[in-house]
Amino acid sequence: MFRKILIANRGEIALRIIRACRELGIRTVAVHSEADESSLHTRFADEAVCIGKAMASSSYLNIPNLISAAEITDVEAIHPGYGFLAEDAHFAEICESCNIVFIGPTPENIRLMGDKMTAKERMVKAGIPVIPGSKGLIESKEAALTEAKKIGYPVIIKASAGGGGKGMRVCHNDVRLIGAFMTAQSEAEAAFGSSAVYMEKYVDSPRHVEFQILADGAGGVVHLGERDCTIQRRHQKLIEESPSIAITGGMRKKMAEAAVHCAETVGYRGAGTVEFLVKGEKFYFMEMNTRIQVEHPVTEMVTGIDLVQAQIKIAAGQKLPYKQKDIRFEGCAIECRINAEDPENDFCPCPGKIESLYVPGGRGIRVDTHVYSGYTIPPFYDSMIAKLISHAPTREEAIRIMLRALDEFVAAPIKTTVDFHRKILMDSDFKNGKISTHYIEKFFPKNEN
Ligand code: MV4
Repeated sequence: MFRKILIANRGEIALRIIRACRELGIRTVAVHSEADESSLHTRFADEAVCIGKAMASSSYLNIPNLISAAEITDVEAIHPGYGFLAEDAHFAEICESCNIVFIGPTPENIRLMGDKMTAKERMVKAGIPVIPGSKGLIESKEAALTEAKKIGYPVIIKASAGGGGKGMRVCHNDVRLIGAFMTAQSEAEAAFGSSAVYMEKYVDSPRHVEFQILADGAGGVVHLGERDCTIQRRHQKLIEESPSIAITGGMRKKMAEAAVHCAETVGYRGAGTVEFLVKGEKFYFMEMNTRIQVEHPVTEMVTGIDLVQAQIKIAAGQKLPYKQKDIRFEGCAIECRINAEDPENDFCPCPGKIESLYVPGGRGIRVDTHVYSGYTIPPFYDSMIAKLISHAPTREEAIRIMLRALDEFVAAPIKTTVDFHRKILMDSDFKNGKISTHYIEKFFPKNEN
């Protein structure tokens, strides 16, 4: 096992990783920007190194500074968390070449799954259902028109280097197609440095269901069930839950098989998530995320497995200590992401000082957060301030516990999404599972959300 790990991240996930290390008896090195001097990850780690100015590009994304910090503190491994450099194949390679273990998948795994078109082609070869669409990239306006005719409107154009909804364009007819194609290309070029785009049949009002995978790189692959992440706004997830109420037992079995097969067929190593689009009884592979995800606690609650510890053990060369049949799923878990944003003002981020904080607790509640009374939320990073996770034998009880916890939560005087979550959890459509990716629009009939 590693003696010392550097955490190349901030916020609640940095704290989450420090906790996992403590429990495993591993020393920790935090890196922080000038803006995160007094953050909890800086204080809770055994050592802390300032790696640059507030802007992420000068600090949390600065590879030379991170590697220098790792060498000075003599760590054996780096955990990237999520976001920042977590899915940067180049960074994983640099770690390897400096004899530092990257706690995550192989650079090849990351590179393959980062190219959404190539990933999709690999899944087709493996017999995994994918959304009908263009065979390869769309290279010209003429090709766009031909493909759209073949697929049939509506179609969606996606950036191959994208994912997570960035650089997507829906199109309903020939007249709009050329414009949509060119906009998608230039947005993709600007956002990802690659104008490569592909086309799919547009699936209206789908659901998003993803499977958690653990693979040891030595043939051991298990799935830890699914998370339903359908409740999103502008591709930002708001609520995640497990199990999904959108899928039947039969679908769950087939999707789990497909997710495990996906990891096996690419020789995956580490923790990963296979995302599916679900429409009625049908499911389609969308993409695989090669990182620990924000919503991982939902899976930890229903399986009892510590995913961050599992990542570290796999990176240290350990085999999975369980087979699929050993994994038990218990009850229902729900996560609400609490953001410092104003729902009344287009979810505009509201950084500032938290003068008074009360974090809920009690039976069935877990809170992952890095904030404290007197903490100032810096304006440079994302606006999530806490994740509330409830766990109970049934979904109804998990909802009740979450509502109780939301009532207790105080982060004065900043604006948060707490009340917005309360509205969703009290909504009868949410309770009855009558939701799709367009669900949030229902709360803003006038706006474009
Ligand atoms: C789609 C789709 C409909 N049809 N692809 C959004 C995130 C990215 N991973 C892919 N996304 C979508 N892809 C086809 N062919 C609709 C979405 C989508 C969506 C998917 C899951 C959850 C929320 C969403 C919100 C808007 C669009």
